[in-house]
Amino acid sequence: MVKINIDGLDLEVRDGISILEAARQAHIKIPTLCYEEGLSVYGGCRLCVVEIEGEALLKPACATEVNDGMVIKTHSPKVRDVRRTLFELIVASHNIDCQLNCLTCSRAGSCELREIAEDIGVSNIRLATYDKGYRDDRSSYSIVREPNKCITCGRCIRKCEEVQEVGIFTTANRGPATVVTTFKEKGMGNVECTNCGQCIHACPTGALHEVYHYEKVWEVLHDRDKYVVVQTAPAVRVALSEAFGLKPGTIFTGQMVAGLRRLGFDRVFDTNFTADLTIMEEGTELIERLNNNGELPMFTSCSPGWIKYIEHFYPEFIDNLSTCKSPQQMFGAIAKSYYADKSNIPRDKIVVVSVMPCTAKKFEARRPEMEGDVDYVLTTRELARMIKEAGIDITNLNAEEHDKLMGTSSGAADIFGATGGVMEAALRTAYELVTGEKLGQLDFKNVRGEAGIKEAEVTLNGTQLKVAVAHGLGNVRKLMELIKSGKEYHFVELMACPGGCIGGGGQPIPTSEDIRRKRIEALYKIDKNKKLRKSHENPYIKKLYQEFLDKHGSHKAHELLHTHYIN
Ligand code: HC0
Repeated sequence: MVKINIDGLDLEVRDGISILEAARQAHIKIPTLCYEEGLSVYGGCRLCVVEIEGEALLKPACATEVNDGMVIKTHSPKVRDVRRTLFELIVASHNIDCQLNCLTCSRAGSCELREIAEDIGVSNIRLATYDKGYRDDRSSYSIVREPNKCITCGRCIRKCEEVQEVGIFTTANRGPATVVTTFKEKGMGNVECTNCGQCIHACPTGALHEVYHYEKVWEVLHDRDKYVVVQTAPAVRVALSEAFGLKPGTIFTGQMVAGLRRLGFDRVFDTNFTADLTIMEEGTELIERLNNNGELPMFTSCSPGWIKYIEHFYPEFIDNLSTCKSPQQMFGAIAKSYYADKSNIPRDKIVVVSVMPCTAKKFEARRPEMEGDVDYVLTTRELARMIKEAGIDITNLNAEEHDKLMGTSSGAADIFGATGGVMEAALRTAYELVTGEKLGQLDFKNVRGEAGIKEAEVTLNGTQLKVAVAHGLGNVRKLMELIKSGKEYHFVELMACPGGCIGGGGQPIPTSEDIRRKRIEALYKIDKNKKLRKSHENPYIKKLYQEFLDKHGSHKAHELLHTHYIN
């Protein structure tokens, strides 16, 4: 431990930590733009400069370690003055329109530049803004990049490289023309981008955002010839409330459903319903592979960022992917067949909209292998925007339930949104169907929690089933290397985003580690409080098989619910 003094406060802090960390522990806020917890320190923006007694030069708090006896001033007149000038320089290299079009920017409510301007008391930008003149990158189905809004803080580069270990971004040019770009400026849609959207969470400005579908959704909602059904992903219900100022981890299912009805959707259904369906189909597939010497381990196929990742980096394992479409796509296929027929609505009148925590789901919906199942995909953020635009006071709405037929789900489906959740849901069902016995303990704690890679073994009729779980593509790479080197598993769950879907690239900003943890806790709470906690006990899933699909893995089920990746 070392003794330091920050702004007149005597503190004892751990040796080796940065001045920034020490200040945060003492609840002193030092502005930063290029710093992000969990990423390497870059020290490029210099906004966190502080004055250290006895030193002539100001030092960046993020990149300077505390020393015994250090006396630090974080907000002295000199520091404040330098910080304002540095800030003006950063803004001058930002979008020329930023000061004029701030109100219409995608990050109008959550722009870190705006927040810092307020924190450091900037009331006037004295410098002329430099026009970089770059064109927007609209090559991706999921993400838009607006380089003129980029302040080259490098957070997206480090997030993609250090957390996801994909590394599609780099910098080009020098001086004020410096820009973050992709290999040979090919565009995000033409490089190894997985569409996970973690870069959007890292970006402090509006330089990265999702491809918007909400204007299209407004159009179909006002088209009397269309019958618009919406599905809600597991992870949205525990995050949407954050966009309306409620605490992370608030369970908001009922208000979300009520808000969607007020927006004018004809039916409000649940992706959780087809998450239960996925378990039936995926479980059947696993048992078949186990019994017939099929390709093992079998990999889950519901995270579209992971699918794109395996296509780019481990194509030799594509046959290990479950052939099941994701719950999002299964929902679209069932809504446009079973539901259309049952409710006497012409199939071509039905428009399927998804609300997803995920930017890669926009890409998934456009994949040629399953195009047409889902028409539009809104992120959690886009849904919040529509609710605000419609003037719906959602936090004061009474809770409502999803519509029947495709809206009832088990607790196993809710936990799909957390890392390990798909595995746990599958184990609950596989155990009971294979052994014919009731599970005493439904919680498979070994596959829960924050560890990047988790393993468990379950005995099914005398056979040891070895399973593993990885979340965040950096961890996925580690697990794939283990498998490549011969480590044996039967079934593996892989999710592109840290924490699973609750940490998806379409979730409210910020999505920090602490916020992810609270969303996960909320999902497990929903599961615990449900009577129906196993996918195979969902009465509407049983009805779907009886009335339409016949048995698990039937010809019809294969036609509608399974696919092969052709990339
Ligand atoms: Fe997920 Fe899903 S759980 S990928 O994480 O399987 O996005 O929430 O909707 O499709 O159900 C995301 C979340 C889903 C799908 C489900 C799966």
